Amino acid sequence: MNGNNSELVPITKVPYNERIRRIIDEFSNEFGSPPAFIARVPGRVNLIGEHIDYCGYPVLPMALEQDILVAGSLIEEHKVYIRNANPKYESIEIEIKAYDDISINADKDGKPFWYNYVLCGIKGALEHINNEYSSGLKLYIDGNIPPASGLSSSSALVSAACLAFLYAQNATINKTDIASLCARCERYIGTQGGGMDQAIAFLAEKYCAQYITWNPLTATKVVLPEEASFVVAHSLAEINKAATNDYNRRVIECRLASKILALSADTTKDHSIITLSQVQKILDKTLADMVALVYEKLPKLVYTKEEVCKILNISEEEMDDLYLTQNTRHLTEFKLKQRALHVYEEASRVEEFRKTCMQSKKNGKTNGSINDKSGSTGDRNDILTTLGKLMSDSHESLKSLYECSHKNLDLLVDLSSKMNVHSRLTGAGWGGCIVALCPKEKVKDYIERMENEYYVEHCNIDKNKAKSYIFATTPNYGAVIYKNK
Ligand code: ADP
Ligand code: NG1
Repeated sequence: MNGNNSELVPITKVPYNERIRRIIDEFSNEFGSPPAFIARVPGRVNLIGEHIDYCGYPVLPMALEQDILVAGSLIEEHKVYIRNANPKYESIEIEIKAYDDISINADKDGKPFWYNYVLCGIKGALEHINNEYSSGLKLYIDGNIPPASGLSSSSALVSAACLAFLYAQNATINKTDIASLCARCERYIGTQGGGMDQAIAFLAEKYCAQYITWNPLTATKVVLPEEASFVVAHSLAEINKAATNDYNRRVIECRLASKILALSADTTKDHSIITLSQVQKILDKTLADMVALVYEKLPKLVYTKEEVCKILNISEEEMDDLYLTQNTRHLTEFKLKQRALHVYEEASRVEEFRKTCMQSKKNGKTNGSINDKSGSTGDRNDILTTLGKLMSDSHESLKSLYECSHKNLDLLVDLSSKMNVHSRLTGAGWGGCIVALCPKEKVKDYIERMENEYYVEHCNIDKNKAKSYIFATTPNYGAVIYKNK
């Protein structure tokens, strides 16, 4: 485990680069004096372990360089003034009294207003400090994480707002606790996220990915093979998770699958058991055993609501109250087998991925030739191939079992594969980005060809513009507060 889990979010001096100077200037123009501090929270790319955090399984993300910056200054009024550097996001002021008074509403199409993410963070912070706050805030927000693209722009925004508010009230809170708090308060938006985004936002470290586990929340460094580069490519399809029920549908399908798989352990009356990992633990089985159990206990491709109720011996009302969310109560059919299979198999891939990275580190420390005692043989390329195949398998599973891909994502993955580069969708899916594992020496060529073949030829985009949609990443550090003098 990292030693950082009980550490506080670092507070450092402002790095006066061009972007920060601009934000300070714009803040001063808007509010008449410079900000007292800037909260920075990064976006993330998840390397493997998709749609399994809310099932209780470990995931393997790393923080990006792209981030949300929230500049703030304290005011006596019990109000929050919210401004955004991007004029497409409107300004708003709200009175703050108590967390109960903050309501998070969607627009007429069911899509959350952008500032609702800020309000989620403030609501969570108020709850954490029992409404005992002394100052209102002026906030100016500047973000460069592609929004609605699976790179966690929403969580960075929620987390940066929460962090800014707590900092302004002098509240101390360690990285692990604030990560959990932000995961809880982002759920006010309506999606039942698992916590991966907020965990990596606060627990990330430079130069390594993190293996994140739950209950308790821990982050353990994963050193990636030196010769691997991770490239993110945008599909140009955006999807706001909270505007549809696609995400919550998957969450509740996993819950229902858990309840059915747990039947043999006689836990029917224990309604706190709702994740596939809890079931694995209770049954004391391996992930491979759980896959076999899914085939045995969940043979059908589709289950009706009536069937699920009958199997679980509950009424439809009980099912609504105990396991469904507001936006999934009307659903009448569920795919339990496919979702559970994806989760158990993806959880195995995460373990395999981490083990392979550890293997690579061990080999790197010796002489670079690979003849380890654990039985794995081959050269450094084999390690990249193993990691790459796990990523390709993950994509295939997300596409066919979890049904959360998009034709653009599949095309990006197919084009990559033609260049012998393994890749997968990253984040929630239904649009957004892929992450590709590319040997370092091939990165330039890979990016160049993707720019031409996907963005220019397929999407008819200008070559210069194409460059902003595909980039190589290295693991970056987590959230920080910059104190302005
Ligand atoms: P993601 O995968 O990026 O987290 P979500 O659908 O969960 O996608 O959230 C995206 C939403 O977050 C956007 O539609 C917008 O409302 C909000 N958002 C993201 N970045 C910004 C930003 N820089 N400024 C204002 N709102 C933002
Ligand atoms: P995105 O939409 O990529 O930020 C979402 C969830 C994660 C996780 C991934 C899928 C939120 C805030 N984030 O991430 O917890 O479940 O989907 O692996 O809901």
